[in-house]
Amino acid sequence: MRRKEFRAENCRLLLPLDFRPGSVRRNMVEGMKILLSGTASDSHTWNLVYLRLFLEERGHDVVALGPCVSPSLLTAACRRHSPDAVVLSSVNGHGYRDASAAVRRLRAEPGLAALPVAVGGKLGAAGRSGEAEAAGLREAGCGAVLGDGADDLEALCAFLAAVRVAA
Ligand code: B12
Repeated sequence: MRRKEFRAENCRLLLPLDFRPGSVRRNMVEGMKILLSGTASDSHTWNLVYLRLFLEERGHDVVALGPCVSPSLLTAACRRHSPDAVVLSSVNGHGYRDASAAVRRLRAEPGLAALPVAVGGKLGAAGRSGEAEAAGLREAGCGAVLGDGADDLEALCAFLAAVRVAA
């Protein structure tokens, strides 16, 4: 399996890059401004590091808010930065609840009702299918509800490409 290595001061992380590069390249859209954020209860950070690099390597301009972002902070950041799309990441098992609250808060804000939002990661607690929760997230206003696999990263690229085409 191909891996990409990231080094920090006291840390060495090997991340799998096992998606098919050709198909991702087909879905590349350069130059979008993307606001990347964790969810309110989630303190995990490597997911956000990975996604930032993933999106920047595809030419996007990423505004990264970091972990534990409340719905009101997310909304304020969207008003301040006017992104083309929002990418939410959650892996702690509370993603369905947290992302739903975040997106409902965004949708209630004048001017942000149509801002495209994709959410993904390990959204629910292990062992649950999450179908009903995913439907709830879509109903709340998420344009894409994704998981944590290589195919989901590819689907994120496809979603962003569709957003760019529709703009
Ligand atoms: C390191 C770690 C921690 C560290 C985090 C340190 C830090 N600064 O980040 C600490 C110890 C703090 C921690 C705490 C907790 N953790 Co933790 N943690 C992990 C662990 C071991 C690795 C996570 C990691 O860094 N992965 C590397 C990154 C790059 O991968 P990733 O996070 O999976 O992200 C990838 C995908 O998910 C996907 N993805 C993520 N977001 C998005 C978004 C989109 C749009 C798309 C398309 C894809 C995508 O793309 C990324 C790249 O492939 C995982 C287990 C594991 N092996 O995954 C558990 C894990 C995530 N933790 C878990 C849990 C339960 C917790 C705690 C609740 C434990 C507790 N009882 O306190 C707390 C939660 C704290 C909080 N408030 O959020 C569970 C979550 C279970 C679930 N979702 O079903 C896991 C899966 C462990 C397990 N098997 O039970 N954790």
